[in-house]
Amino acid sequence: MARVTLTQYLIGQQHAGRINPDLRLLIEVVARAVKAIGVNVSKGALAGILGDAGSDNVQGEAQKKLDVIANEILLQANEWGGHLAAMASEEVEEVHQIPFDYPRGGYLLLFDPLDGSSNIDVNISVGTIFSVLQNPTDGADPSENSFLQPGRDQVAAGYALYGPSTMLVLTLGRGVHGFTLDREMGSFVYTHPFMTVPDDTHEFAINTSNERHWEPPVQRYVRELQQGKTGPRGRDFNMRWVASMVADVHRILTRGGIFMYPMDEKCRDKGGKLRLMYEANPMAMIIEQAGGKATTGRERLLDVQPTKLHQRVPVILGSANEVERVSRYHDES
Ligand code: P6P
Repeated sequence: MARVTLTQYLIGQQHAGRINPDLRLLIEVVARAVKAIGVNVSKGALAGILGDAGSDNVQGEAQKKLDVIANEILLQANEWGGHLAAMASEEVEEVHQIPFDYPRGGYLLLFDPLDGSSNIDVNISVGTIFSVLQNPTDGADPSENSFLQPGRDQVAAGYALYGPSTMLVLTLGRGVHGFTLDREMGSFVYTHPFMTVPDDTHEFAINTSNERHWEPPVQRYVRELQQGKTGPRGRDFNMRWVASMVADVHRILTRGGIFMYPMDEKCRDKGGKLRLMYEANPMAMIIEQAGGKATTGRERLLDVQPTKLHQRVPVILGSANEVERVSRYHDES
């Protein structure tokens, strides 16, 4: 089969009238930025960029040097192109305005520049997650409120996975499509058309060290999985937990599964562990576009009305039949 690159794919989508030139440019710029991030990530200890940056992010978490590098790469790559009205990053408290001497466009870009960065120093896969919204306000600088749109309003979403191979997984609202980086050519090749999540699975992903802090419906659900053949599910299950959301979600997108970072007593006062705007929402759009489901346990994730840019939310997503079961257990409790 002739190799189709990301650029050819995007031009095809534009010629089909599905995306406009600004959105095509946005995706291409993000793709170039994640290639640069991947180059830095793959240097590891050789470049003296492992370890802590000596600063904290807006979440009060110690930043890794690569968190800061990845954030700078994405901000600088996207400032000059004229496709964005503003940006928001997990690593930056405030909305990042486009410098006055650059043109502005109609899109808002949100991202977690390096998700799972605590895995960097132990050489485990990490990723970049991004989300694209329409700027609702013309003219004036977009405010935080401009970004506070429910996930169902996303125009596009995607992630880069810096794994054994570097992949870019993308949805423009018509299915989920995967691209693999050809490092020799430096281009993303269209390798995974229309990725879909199987409705059923035998694999679950959750940090079980938090079991005593979970709410009863999640405790019930996971206990039944652990009971396997001897319990009400009547079959055995397997567990995976990479502690890099991008890696866990990519596995689920590829072979099914359910990913859970539910509400627990430890993170209740923060509203959850994972961030809504640039982790949960883009992953929820991808999973739903691939035929899966994504919920807080009580509400469809893409329907959550944001109130703060960096707010956190419980996340349960993946194979539709398993996510529906967890939601049912919440309804019954
Ligand atoms: P824990 C990484 O820090 C992250 O935000 C997600 O990528 C990952 O799924 C989760 O947190 C891991 O959390 O509590 O298991 O370290």
